[in-house]
Amino acid sequence: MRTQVAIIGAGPAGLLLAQLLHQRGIESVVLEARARDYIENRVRAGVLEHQSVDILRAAGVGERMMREGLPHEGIVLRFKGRNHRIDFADLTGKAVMIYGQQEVVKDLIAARLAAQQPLYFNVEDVALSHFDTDHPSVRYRVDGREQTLECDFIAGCDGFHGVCRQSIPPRDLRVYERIYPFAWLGILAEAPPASQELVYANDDRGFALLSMRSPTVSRLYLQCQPEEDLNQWPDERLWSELQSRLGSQLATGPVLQKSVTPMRSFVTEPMSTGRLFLAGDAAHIVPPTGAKGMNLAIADVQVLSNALESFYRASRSEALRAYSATCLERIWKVQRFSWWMTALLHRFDTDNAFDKRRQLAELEYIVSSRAAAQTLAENYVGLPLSH
Ligand code: RFL
Ligand code: PHB
Repeated sequence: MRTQVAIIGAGPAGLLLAQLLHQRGIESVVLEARARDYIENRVRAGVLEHQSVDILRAAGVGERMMREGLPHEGIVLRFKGRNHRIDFADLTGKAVMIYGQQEVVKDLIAARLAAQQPLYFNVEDVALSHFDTDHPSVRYRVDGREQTLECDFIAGCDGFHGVCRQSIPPRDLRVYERIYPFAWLGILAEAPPASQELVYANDDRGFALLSMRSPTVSRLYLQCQPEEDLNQWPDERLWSELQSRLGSQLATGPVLQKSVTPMRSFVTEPMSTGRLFLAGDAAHIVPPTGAKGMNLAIADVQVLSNALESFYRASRSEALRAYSATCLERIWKVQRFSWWMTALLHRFDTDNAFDKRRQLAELEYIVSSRAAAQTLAENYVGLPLSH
């Protein structure tokens, strides 16, 4: 089999890249290790920056998002037992959209199948070769049969644990990493959200976040230990801990899903080698406190699809050569913001009484200075995209 771009991974990065290329008349084949049902039901991110919304709409997959998504014009910061609103509309003139990542994935899969473009699930043993030449190829197994896909380019959109980054010799990559000494225990619950807007809480017992997926489904998180045992968290304990940290009268309801997410900051440089281009979590990870992971994946593939278009339309390689540097400039700013939000809101075991007072002083500053609030707001709604 032959195609122009082999895309490994059907998360937001891989599926959106396939859609953007299809719109530009560029052929691709998407290879996904998991089953369709699994990836359509994987509960993850929920916040789309305003420009992610614009990109998805321009890609022709925004119709359900505009109907069912919840536009939010602010967030609430909670500390010392009080809530303070950060008004994005006033500070930036922009808003974000609450729309589950798995809904974005469902919309993109539907578009791919409607366009009758190749997307394979349950693909095993993906192996990349010759990406240091003009004729890369990908070997894989599907339905027990070995296949080879010849292509012009490989897009590594296979997430943090995928094979693409690992196929690059370590001497060609530099990795920057920070692992945080805590994790998030996240639940999805059939319960109306207690606040119309997201509440980020800095509490003596640790961070908590109230988010949502719809007027009847809440998404809630608690700072916990990285090795936290979910068996120690029956529903009553969860609700009482959330109540105590978030301070609002939470409506409780059946817990549909529970998981522990480790927290990490990670960047690979460069994001490409030869004809292999990494995008999304395959190249970088942010702690979820800034709500940036899915948005970075979307921004990467927007840049990559433009660069591939310039290659196929105008035989120009400059944008492909600049791909890594173009993305990384913005990625590092987003890394900084995600680290900063994490440091601002969590309890660190190494913090002493001084650090705690300093953290609260910073929160007081943010909610009392328009300049400081604006800094948070313009990062949260999304920094401008590079071209
Ligand atoms: P994905 O979504 O991990 O998709 C990669 C896909 O590649 C497949 N794969 C392979 N396929 C073929 N062969 C292989 N060898 C393969 N290995 C892996 C995988 O099965 C998968 O389908 O990466 P992508 O597309 O780069 O998207 C990134 C986002 O998923 C991620 O950054 C966000 O979910 C992060 N994130 C958040 N981001 C936000 O923007 N806003 C948020 O509010 C937010 N909250 C979160 C989050 C991530 C979380 N978790 C669980 C990691 C909350 C949580 C709890
Ligand atoms: C979510 O709704 O899952 C969510 C919202 C904001 C974050 C992280 C996750 O910062």
